[in-house]
Amino acid sequence: MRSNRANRPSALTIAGSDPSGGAGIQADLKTFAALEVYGFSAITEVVAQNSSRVLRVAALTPALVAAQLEAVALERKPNALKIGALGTAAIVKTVAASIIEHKLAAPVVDPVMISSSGARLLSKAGEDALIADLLPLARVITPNIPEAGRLAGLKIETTTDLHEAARRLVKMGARAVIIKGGHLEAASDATELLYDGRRLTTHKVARIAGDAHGTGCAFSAAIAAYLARGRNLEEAVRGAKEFITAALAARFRFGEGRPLLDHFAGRCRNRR
Ligand code: PXL
Repeated sequence: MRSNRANRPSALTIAGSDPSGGAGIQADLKTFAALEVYGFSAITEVVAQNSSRVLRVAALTPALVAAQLEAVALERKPNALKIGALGTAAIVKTVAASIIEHKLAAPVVDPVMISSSGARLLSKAGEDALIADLLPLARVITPNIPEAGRLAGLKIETTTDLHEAARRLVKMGARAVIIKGGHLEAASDATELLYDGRRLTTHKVARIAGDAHGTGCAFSAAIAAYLARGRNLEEAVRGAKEFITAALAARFRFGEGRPLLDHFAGRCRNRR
């Protein structure tokens, strides 16, 4: 065994399981692998779904989530953490307590609330727990516009609202916030906003028609992977955007529903 391999960067995802492989834990692990980061994972809930619909959702017990985090932390502190769907308030509280207890890295928090097919992946009480217990621990939080509005307690309709939501989320304890894919005023462009408490930057990004299942999961996982590799937040966000752009450009379909990302699009240039 080569000893330098044991020092490779690692990241831990704490998220839901998606058997279709497009979102959740599965998407996160593919993203970590594509970016050459060792992937640890702790499952919070099982979302039985395919590209078209969610059949069933069931959360694990908080004790089982805590035990997975303890099992990982006993051997290795991952260089970065990504948090996705959490299911219940009790799991949110357990995850926050475990991060503190095991002195884990400040997480990239993707505040997943409702799947694109409309299934609830975090209870209403879970949203409140996320605000109270997890937001203050976050290295960065990556909501889309409806999630940012819900967390900041604001209906986001204009760019001014978007900036106000970002400021509120940082005031509420997140070290930084990225609000994804805003398409408020220009139909053809999306705006991405990064606010770290000092500087607010917005980037116009071209919208790729159709989008894909699990884009938000892969985006937050890619930020965690780049942080694990030692990049600063701005570099990590830039890298994650490039990763998503390549994965989206190569998207494909297995079923009748939404297309799937090709997480390895940027890497395997010799494939046919
Ligand atoms: O994309 C949000 C999301 C996150 N996590 C899991 C999911 C989904 C959407 O379907 O299934 C497990």
